Amino acid sequence: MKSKRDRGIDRREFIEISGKAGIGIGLSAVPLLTSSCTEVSTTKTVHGACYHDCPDRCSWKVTTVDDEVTAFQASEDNPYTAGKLCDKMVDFPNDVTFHPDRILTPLKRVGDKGQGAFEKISWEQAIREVAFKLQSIIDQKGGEAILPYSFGGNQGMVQGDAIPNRFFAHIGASQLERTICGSAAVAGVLATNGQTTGVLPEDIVHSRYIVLWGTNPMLSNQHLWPFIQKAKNQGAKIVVVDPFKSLTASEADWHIQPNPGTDTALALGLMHVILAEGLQDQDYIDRYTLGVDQLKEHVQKFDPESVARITGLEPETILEFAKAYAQSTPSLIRVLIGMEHQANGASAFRAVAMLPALTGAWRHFGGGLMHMTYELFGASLDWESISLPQVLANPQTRSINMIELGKALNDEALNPGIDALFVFNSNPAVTTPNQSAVLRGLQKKDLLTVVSEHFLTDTARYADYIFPATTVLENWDILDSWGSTYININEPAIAPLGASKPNSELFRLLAGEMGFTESYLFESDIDIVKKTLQSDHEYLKGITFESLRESGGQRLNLPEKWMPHAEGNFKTTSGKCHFYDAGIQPSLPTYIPVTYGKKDQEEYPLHLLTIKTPRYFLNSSHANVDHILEKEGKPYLEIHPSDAAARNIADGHEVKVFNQRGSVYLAARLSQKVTRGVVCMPQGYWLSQFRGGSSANALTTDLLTDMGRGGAIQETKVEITKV
Ligand SMILES: Nc1nc2c(c(=O)[nH]1)N[C@H]1C(S)=C(S)[C@@H](COP(=O)(O)OP(=O)(O)OC[C@H]3O[C@@H](n4cnc5c(=O)[nH]c(N)nc54)[C@H](O)[C@@H]3O)O[C@H]1N2
Ligand SMILES: Nc1nc2c(c(=O)[nH]1)N[C@H]1C(S)=C(S)[C@@H](COP(=O)(O)OP(=O)(O)OC[C@H]3O[C@@H](n4cnc5c(=O)[nH]c(N)nc54)[C@H](O)[C@@H]3O)O[C@H]1N2
Ligand code: SF4
Ligand SMILES: [Mo]
Repeated sequence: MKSKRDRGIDRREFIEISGKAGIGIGLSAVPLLTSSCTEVSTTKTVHGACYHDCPDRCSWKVTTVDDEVTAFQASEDNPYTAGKLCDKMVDFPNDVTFHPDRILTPLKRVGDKGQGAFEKISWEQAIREVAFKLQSIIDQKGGEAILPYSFGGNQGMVQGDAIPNRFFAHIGASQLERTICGSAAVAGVLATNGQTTGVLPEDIVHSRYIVLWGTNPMLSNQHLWPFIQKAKNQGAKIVVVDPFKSLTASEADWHIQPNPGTDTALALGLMHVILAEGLQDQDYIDRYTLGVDQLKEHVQKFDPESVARITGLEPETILEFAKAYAQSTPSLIRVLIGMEHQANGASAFRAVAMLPALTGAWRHFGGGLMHMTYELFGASLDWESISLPQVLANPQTRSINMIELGKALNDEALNPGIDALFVFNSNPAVTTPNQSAVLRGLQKKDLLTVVSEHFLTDTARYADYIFPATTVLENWDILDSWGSTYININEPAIAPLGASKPNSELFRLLAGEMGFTESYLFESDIDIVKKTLQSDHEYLKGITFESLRESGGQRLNLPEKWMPHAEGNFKTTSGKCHFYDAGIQPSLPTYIPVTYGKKDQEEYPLHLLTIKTPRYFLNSSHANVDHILEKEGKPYLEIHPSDAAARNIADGHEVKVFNQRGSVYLAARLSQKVTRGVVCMPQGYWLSQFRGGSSANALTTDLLTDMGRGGAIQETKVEITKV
């Protein structure tokens, strides 16, 4: 690739100019005469898709002229993307692929861990040294002394799962419980319904009462928002349940603002009112549910007054909410992730998921629960082609929970201890709770840390070796979705920049260097993509490698009117919706608050939310890009004026937020977006961007959720002082 200097034109400027000029978009490579008529250029457009951990999974097209990107555009062909990428991604080629800070050669640490001093080395040297070190650890301690650490940085099935999963399974590495996002939510909904796929995103337009429960689609699920707006224009009422006045809550007809982590009680309270007022659909209950008698008894104690004491809401609010929900048709509850990061998070999902069965909302098109869509892909794609679970699964290999990374790295009793940490598609120094413990672990002299990355993240700074990863514009992939019904392949638009290589190639090279010969370790990306699509499943009818290459994202071939539980058909053991399940402990969703001793309550009285309020970041991704940081502005701690006054804090004051795990310095913003006793700061900023060098997760707990072994990240208590 030519550099900016070679070209004498700023690349962003160039893309903008050529994008506006509307360079021809065709799928095949088209030879094009340039203005001088002396050279022949090749214009090419390929389809790709957003790799981010985002429910929308947008489709895009990339046009290149002679391997130079000239246009990066949202796909019009995928109606869910609808020709619009979000603010985070519109300038992706400049912000990530061609960003001047991008790592383009392997690096080896020369300074102290965390200092960020590295020398450039060749791939040959890097692969040779890392392979040798991994093999020595395996020989001395066994594969379990190696811990892979990856998450949503790249959700492509090839670059996120296939070859990396095969490699680590093959060497017998510790398994990572990848539960930081979705596990608690899914565990809760599965306990009730046995499946998470309920109402499909587009069908929300048919709803007349939409409850956005602990989710912020205007920011986190932006392509769902137009459908919600359409429903609103057709008369739907929009209710948001959120302890924080999010962007979405500000636009809602009604914002219900309970105390954080009390949703289980709120949902049980709604069920109390619905049953007490006779608003249930008895026929639906009799036919398709299990355990209503136990539920009736269980919700006795969740009368509006008791629930009001727990949630901080008025009893009338609970009464009114229950009645309005139960008496509207079709009524829909949209849940996603937000509510799960509480100690009681899974129970909250389990309880909320019961409401549509109690009222029979599932009978009506556009009514029920909307959660995830990934099961549709799980059912239809050839998953065995990805991670080869049948060949490689070894339940004997120990698992380490990703939320407890800090604990695991520092655990002297762990046998074998973790000698090597291999990070890719994740930035745990910023995104994993209990940051101080994570950093303490990363600082250990005897830990080998290998990171594959685009940038020198806060995690990569601690690496012994850094491998330069390609971006999505430079590699093949296939992408399912957890929030939409479209499947995409991602075709590389340009050759890898510098010496960057896809994750898959990194692990193929390591496998080769370590002397492995099993063919599954060396399968090519494109072969994996093709094999994954080889399925006779009806959802994939008309969807092939060729058709995806031609048209970009395609909708799964789903029945026209998707109403999964209109007549029961729950995927539980009984086939019914489980209000009660003797096989699960507790057998009914139960509100069990975390109890703190008197001293802790006095020392750390405020409940801290560290949530995704930044519009321009995706978790910690993009938070290193100057113009994005400028747009996003300084991070603030939102604090209720009465809590601020009690601490002599005025708007704009620098404050220290602290607890037993760490402290973070930032400016206070007096705000009615939080209720008394709750404070909120954004998640995503890098710790190197804060005075004191620690960010939101320095304060958060690594406590696990009630089910699903997710992270109760938001069960965090703090105190605040002016500095
Ligand atoms: N701009 C942007 N978009 C993103 C992301 C991003 O970082 N930035 N991240 C992506 C990822 S990884 C994910 S998982 C999704 C998540 O998308 P969502 O499911 O929408 O989740 P969050 O944005 O984490 O949280 C949504 C809301 O839940 C609220 N909440 C917190 N605790 C509670 C509680 O106890 N009860 C209730 N009722 N609500 C609570 C928060 O205040 C927040 O406003 O967004 C994706 N989209
Ligand atoms: N306090 C608090 N903590 C949270 C949350 C919260 O709401 N509050 N949310 C949690 C949630 S829901 C999630 S999903 C997690 C997300 O946590 P992470 O999965 O760690 O997400 P990111 O911060 O986006 O980091 C992804 C990294 O992968 C890199 N990357 C992207 N593509 C590639 C590739 O192809 N190859 C390689 N090698 N690297 C690549 C990016 O450059 C980036 O640095 O954070 C969790 N942590
Ligand atoms: S981050 Fe989400 S909304 Fe933005 S382009 Fe990617 S998939 Fe679309
Ligand atoms: Mo997430």
